[in-house]
Amino acid sequence: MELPEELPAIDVLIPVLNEEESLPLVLDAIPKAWVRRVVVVDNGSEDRSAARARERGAEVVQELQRGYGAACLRGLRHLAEDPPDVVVFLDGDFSDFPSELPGVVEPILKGEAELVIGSRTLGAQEQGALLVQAVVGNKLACVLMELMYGYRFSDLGPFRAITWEALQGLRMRDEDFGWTVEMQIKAARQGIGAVEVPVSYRKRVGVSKITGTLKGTALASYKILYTLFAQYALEVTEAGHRGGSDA
Ligand SMILES: Nc1nc2c(ncn2[C@@H]2O[C@H](COP(=O)(O)OP(=O)(O)O)[C@@H](O)[C@H]2O)c(=O)[nH]1
Ligand SMILES: [Mg+2]
Repeated sequence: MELPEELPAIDVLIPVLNEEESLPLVLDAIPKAWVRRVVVVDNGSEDRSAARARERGAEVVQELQRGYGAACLRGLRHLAEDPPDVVVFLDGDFSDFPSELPGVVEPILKGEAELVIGSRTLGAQEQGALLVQAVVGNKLACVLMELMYGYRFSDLGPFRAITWEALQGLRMRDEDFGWTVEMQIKAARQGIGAVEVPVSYRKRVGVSKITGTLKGTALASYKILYTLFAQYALEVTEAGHRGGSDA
């Protein structure tokens, strides 16, 4: 997509835990003309992630409570002081291709969607970039989402865009690994227009903290399944109440 003449305010949010090697590569690859500001949420890194982000002109906010969702929530509170029109979430590990940002925001700019998920299963993946446990976990979560909510996604990818307005309506709560699935479930439950676009994916720079570790995989799998079932229980209860008041 060509850079439009009138561009809404697009802010990028990057939750980061010890990514001093990869983060500069991510920041340098963001197409600057498309983006109003870049906010890095440093989740208590013990390396030079924060300093490296500042050197590159990113705004750095600190969140000491560990967790991907906690970092995202902190970043959103920071953005709320001067909200953008669109928020793009991006990981700090250089697995995603930040240069693909225009494709990720395009459906929103065209008024075709409020939420865009960058799908790694639809895009070109470097061999071994998505670990087996990530592939299986994503597949299972997507099958369950379709069964429970009738919404078909092919991935829980971290590279995604959402309008500020839709995001406020989702009232995001998850403080760790349930963050991505929570956003998709709530979008489905609220009937928010969501689409997927293919994104490329490569092996990360540096060490994996989630699917590359046994503990990370176990915690993420548990939390994603828990979120799916807890939201479904809410859905069923609320449907019951609606049914009851109709009668
Ligand atoms: N803020 C925050 N970010 C985290 C945490 N754990 C991982 N991340 C970030 O989340 C992204 C994905 O984690 P990663 O280690 O690549 O997991 P993987 O993609 O499953 O290998 C990276 O940008 C990490 O820096 C955490 O506890 N807090
Ligand atoms: Mg990763």
